[in-house]
Amino acid sequence: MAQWGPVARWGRRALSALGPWGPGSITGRRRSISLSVGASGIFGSRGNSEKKFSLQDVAELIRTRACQRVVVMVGAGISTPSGIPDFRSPGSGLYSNLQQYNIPYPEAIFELEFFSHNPKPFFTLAKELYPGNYRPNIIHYFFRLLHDKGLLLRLYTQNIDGLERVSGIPVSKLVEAHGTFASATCTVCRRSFPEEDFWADVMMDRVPCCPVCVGIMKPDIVFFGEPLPERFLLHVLDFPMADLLLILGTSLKVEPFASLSEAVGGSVPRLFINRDLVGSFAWRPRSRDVVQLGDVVHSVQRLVELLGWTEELQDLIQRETGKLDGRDK
Ligand code: CNA
Repeated sequence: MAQWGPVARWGRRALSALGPWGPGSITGRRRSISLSVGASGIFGSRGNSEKKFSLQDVAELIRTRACQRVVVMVGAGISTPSGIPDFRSPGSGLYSNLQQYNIPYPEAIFELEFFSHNPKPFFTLAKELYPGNYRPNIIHYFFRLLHDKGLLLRLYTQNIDGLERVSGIPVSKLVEAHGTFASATCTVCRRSFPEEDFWADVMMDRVPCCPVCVGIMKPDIVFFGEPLPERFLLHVLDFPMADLLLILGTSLKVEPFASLSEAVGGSVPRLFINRDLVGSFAWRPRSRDVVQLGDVVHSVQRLVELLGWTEELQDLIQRETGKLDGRDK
């Protein structure tokens, strides 16, 4: 069965740019511990018998600005603390809860053919994800703080909830790999429209139509078989430049996004924070990998503590929450 996301026919340029990485096999294992893989740190080569590279080492690299080109990759797991279910967590995941949308199988909601016959389930989901319905959480604001401190090279997100934008990270720092609800395109005449042109209809349970040709207007979310946004090609520049890779809340199952986790240099530390051990962290771990298994909020809080940023982050969250409260009044 196809994975959600543009796995089938993404743009030829993106394909050649990505090179020959394969998805590999996934071995998900549940653990509730934090573990570090390998032994050598960026501080110099250390034998396997010596100190493991740890969360504290990663914090030190950020705190001392030894790493200043941090690339972040995220998935649905960073938005579950905001109340948005992920796809694959048994029971609570979106795929388990799609019965209400009356669709033949879960992935159909993101298939163009199904959408052209019955766009309503997709727009029901869109209404649920309306930008005002959910708020960024501590994880989004941690990335915002990384940006404010001039340490964020780019944040690559698979999420379509737009919470990275809401947290105040500029769009220039984001690659929304699976698209965005911030704009829409007419499925017939291909005219582009800003989000203001379709949300009113979506909120009134109407299918938004192009004011020019009356074709269905589809928000710019990447469906199966559609090319990824052009900005995804930024990875060709960003990943070779990265000096630290943070990966949070993703099952690393959707290509080509998942393979980016292997696109940084072999000596670049990678910190993976997730409930499950997946992807290359399970089947091809590197010496400078740090893996934190368990709840993503707990791990980020711990990292923020180690950085000594707890108070600063609380202030930022308070300020930004105040702005959102004002907006929603
Ligand atoms: P996924 O396949 O559902 O995986 C999510 C991962 O996050 C899983 O490994 C979970 O165990 C883990 N996870 C969930 N909650 C937590 C938590 N609190 N603490 C630690 N780990 C947690 O999602 P991916 O993003 O990897 O899959 C790719 C799809 C899902 C993307 O294309 C997304 O667009 C799509 N999606 C997005 C949203 C959103 O925009 N918020 C929601 C649901 C699905």
